[in-house]
Amino acid sequence: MTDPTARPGSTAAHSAVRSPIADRLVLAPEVGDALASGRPVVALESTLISHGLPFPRNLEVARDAEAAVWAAGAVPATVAINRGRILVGLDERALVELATTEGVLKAARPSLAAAIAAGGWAATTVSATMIAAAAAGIEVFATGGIGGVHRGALGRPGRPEPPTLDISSDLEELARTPVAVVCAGPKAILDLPLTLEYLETRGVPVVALGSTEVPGFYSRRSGVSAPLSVPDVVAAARLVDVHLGLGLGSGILLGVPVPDEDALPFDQARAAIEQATDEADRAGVHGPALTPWLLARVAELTEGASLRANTALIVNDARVAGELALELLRLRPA
Ligand code: PSU
Ligand code: MN
Repeated sequence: MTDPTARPGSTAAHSAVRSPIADRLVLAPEVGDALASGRPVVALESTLISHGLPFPRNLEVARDAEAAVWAAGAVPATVAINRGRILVGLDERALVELATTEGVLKAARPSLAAAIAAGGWAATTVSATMIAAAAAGIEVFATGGIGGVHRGALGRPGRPEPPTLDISSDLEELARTPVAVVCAGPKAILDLPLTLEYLETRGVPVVALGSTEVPGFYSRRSGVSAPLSVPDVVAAARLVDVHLGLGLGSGILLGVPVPDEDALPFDQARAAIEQATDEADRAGVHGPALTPWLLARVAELTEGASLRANTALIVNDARVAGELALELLRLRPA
């Protein structure tokens, strides 16, 4: 029997791909065609499908995000891992499997090799999706919210808990992989000021679209000033084009506020997050399980309102990412 995790050779790799990871990539036909003919492509991640939202909402969001990218005029490429391959672009059957299978692994940069070696399904986080996107030649990627510096990473003022140093590998990936990541802000369960400091230190531009504040994920505002702001997608594309063109090696983060009609009031979001974070501390939840646990608990505490916001913001980010991918190509006439 052949080993399903064996190196597949160069069968599926797109011609412009040079990274060694390219040997592991399997591009969906529409993605390969779009990349080969210079049409816009948007990468989408899959951890929010397998670990971020409950069924059936996760499947609806996965489909709606892809539809939003198509509607903007770009080709969606949802990324996940199966049978030792990194799939760039999933068909309907794969989306359903990811949304319904128990025990799907969560693959980030540190767990990417283990996820590939395990041979089954793994969902990719922001860091792993950026790696796949860059290897495939995709410049634009949409997610809900990036991971970052967790509350309590440096300890908690006036409390005995030691520092956890829990900082998402998403931040290091943004520092080292040249992809534009469209999100609704770092996830609201995080320490936002520390996350921004980390990104600044590591040389990652953080740009808010149509706002002077960093978008607050569940809420439109966060109360924290954005390091950079642009008024619209055209201006965002100009900035992304210059950044990627400089060859600095880093990514760029674009924050888009959640649509107004589905946003959570800032105070409601904050109260639920504070309670959920305290409970997670007491229950000893940590490591890769922490983010999914907090998102699920906030959904319970807000009686589903956070799920509505999370759903709406993911689809909105996918739409904006599609528009950004189109604008970027317009800036580079063939
Ligand atoms: N955006 C969402 N829901 C999610 C995530 C993003 O709306 O669940 C995922 C992303 O894949 C991100 C991950 O990379 O959460 C961060 O996990 P951690 O904090 O363990 O690095
Ligand atoms: Mn972590």
